[in-house]
Parts: sequence; structure tokens; C-alpha cells
Amino acid sequence: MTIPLRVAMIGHGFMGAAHSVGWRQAPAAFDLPLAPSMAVLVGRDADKTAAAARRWGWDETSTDWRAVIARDDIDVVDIVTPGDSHAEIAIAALAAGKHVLCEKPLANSVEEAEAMEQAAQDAAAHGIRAMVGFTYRRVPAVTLMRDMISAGRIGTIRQVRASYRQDWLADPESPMTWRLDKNRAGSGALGDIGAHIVDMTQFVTGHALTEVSGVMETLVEERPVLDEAVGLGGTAGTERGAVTVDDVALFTGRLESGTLATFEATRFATGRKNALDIEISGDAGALHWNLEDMNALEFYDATRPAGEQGFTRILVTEPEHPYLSGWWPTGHMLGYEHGFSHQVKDLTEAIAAGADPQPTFADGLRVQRVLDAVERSAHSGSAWTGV
Ligand code: SOE
Repeated sequence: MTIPLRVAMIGHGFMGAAHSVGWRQAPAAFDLPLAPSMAVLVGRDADKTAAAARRWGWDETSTDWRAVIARDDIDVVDIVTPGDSHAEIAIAALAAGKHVLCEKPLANSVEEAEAMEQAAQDAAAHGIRAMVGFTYRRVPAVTLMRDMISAGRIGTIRQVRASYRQDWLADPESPMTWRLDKNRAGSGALGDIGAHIVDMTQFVTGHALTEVSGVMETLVEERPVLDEAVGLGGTAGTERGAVTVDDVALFTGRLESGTLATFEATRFATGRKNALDIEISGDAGALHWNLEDMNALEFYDATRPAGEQGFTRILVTEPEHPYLSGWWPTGHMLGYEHGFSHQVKDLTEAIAAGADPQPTFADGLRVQRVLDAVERSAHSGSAWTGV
């Protein structure tokens, strides 16, 4: 009989919905070694939490996360709250002997991330696992990109170009949300979407960033205050609130291999809805991927005869591609939500195998240090700053 893995999820906003889909779908798509069950959904407002639990299929609800992590019948704590509560909940859950999945960015500061990483190390000694949710690593085309780079298909990496562009704040009347409050979110475009391209760069290249130089700007400094949060936005009242985070963060980085990389994170790229774009250029070829066309990976093979070169579009929808064996027959597409199922698959398999699920809290801390170095650089007038 399969051993149960009883999950409590704390938070039920946009990421709560995405994680719920992952917990629901993964056991159906993949033969998992443990059987995840959606045991308890935790939120601050009892009615809203109950409505979310009904919608996404959680068995029970609670408004007291401390009581829930103390329960013996909970094995995993999944944290999808704003960044200001990640450290407190994750450290308490690990100390209570629960495996932890924590949304990205790991924390709001390096100090918090260090404490979380230490807690994860202490817990690992007792077989307890911790993972940070950089789900885009688990888009099949991104995993394939990493596999092809590590197999040497593009040779030595010469340059990296990564951007994550959205436009949901382009309208100055778009309302305040917790994501625009430094105390709750830690930073703006930098931590929310810049964190993804930093993690993805380090993941696919296998190299850490060692120094950065950046600028950060807030383009709209006051916005209408929200009456009710819906998705990324909501309905606004007449009051206005101060935006205390960056809208745009542009930075250059150097990998430990010496390679230069450029990064752009913005919520003001009019017309770009969720455009994470990454291109890795090597001396034997190049690889390019864009989230808005997420099933395709473009590969330029510079070892082919000169007259036959050109970017080839690989449709990453085949059973031999990463994660695809769990889904549809040849040629059928995956979407945004599948990464969350792949995250559950990888976490469950790692727990069963007694291994550290990737990305670890150490990976999350590494990203946090890069974000912190970008902020320090921006405040110092863009000086090159060590990570
Ligand atoms: C909002 O900008 C957001 O939802 C991020 O927080 C997510 O991490 C990313 O997947 C999509 O955009």
C-alpha cells in the first residue's frame, strides 16, 4: 500500500491555486512513490479559506498555521504566503519535523534566507526535506535546455541574456497590492520575476553568479489602494498608497566561469504579458526559450555545415522529453500549471528517496544573495558588487 503524504498549505491566493492544481494532478499523471493528499488549507479569513478549499478540493481548513504544523497527521507544509512570513513559518515547520515546500523568492532578506537554510540543514539531519518553488525549472523545455548544455551541445558558454517582462503595472491606475509593499514582498520586479531569471541562469548553466551591477527604478510612486484583491490586481477605492518597491530592475552579472550575463526584470513592458526569455550562447551553438511559447526550445548547432546552420525549433512535447511521459500522446502541449505538478512529483520522489529535492533552500539563498547584491549595487550608483 502506498504511504500517504498529508499536505497542509498555508495561503490561498494566486500561488495557492497553482500549487493546489499541482497537488491534485501530480498523483494522477505520475506513479508517485508516496500518495499526497490535500489535507488542510490554512488562511487568515475563515470564509475565504473555506471557499478556496471547496474550489480546489482541500479536505479541511484552519485559520491557525501554528496549530496545523503541530499536528501529527501532517507531513508536508506548503508555504504560498507573501515573502514576509516565509521565514517564520518555514523554520517552525522544519523544527516540527515537517517537510517544507516554500514559494520563491525564498525570503525577503539574506538574513532570513540564511536562517531558513540553516533550519533546512538541521532538519536534513533528521530526514526532513526542504524545497524552494522555482517551478519554471520544471518546464520540460527548460529542463531539456539544462540537459543539452550539460551534455556539451553548445560548447563553452560565452554569453547569457535573460529577461522577464510583464506589463500588469503599465497602467498608473492599476491598484496597490502586497507585491508593491517592500515590507511584505521584499522587493518588486527584482524579487518577484528577476528571481526566476537568476535561478534559471544558474540552473541551466550550472554556474553561480559572483558579481553584479544594476539599476532599479520605481516608475509610478503612488497607486489606488485596493478594496479587494483579485489575482494580481483587484478593485480599487479612492485612497492612494505609496509603492515602496522597484518596477524595473536591469542588471549585468558575471558567472563563476567568468561569463557575462544581462538581466532585465520589468512590470512595464507594454504588451509583454509573461515574457520570460533566455538565450545561452556557446562556442558550439546556442539555445533559446521563451515562456510565451513554452513548448518550444530553439537550438542553433554551430557544428553543422555552414550552409545548413540556423535555429531549429524543437517541439518539447514527446514522450522522451523530461516529464512528458506522464501526459499526452506525441505533439500535445503543456501549459503554465504543469510545472506545479512536476514540482510535486520531484518533491515526493526526493522525500521517498531520502534525498534533497532541487532546488534546495541553499539554491534559494544563493538567489537571495544575488538579489541583495543587485540592490546594493543600484544604491551605490551601479558599482560592480560581489554576491
Ligand atoms: C507575478 O508577477 C507572477 O505571478 C510571479 O509571482 C510568478 O512567480 C510568476 O510565475 C508569474 O508572475
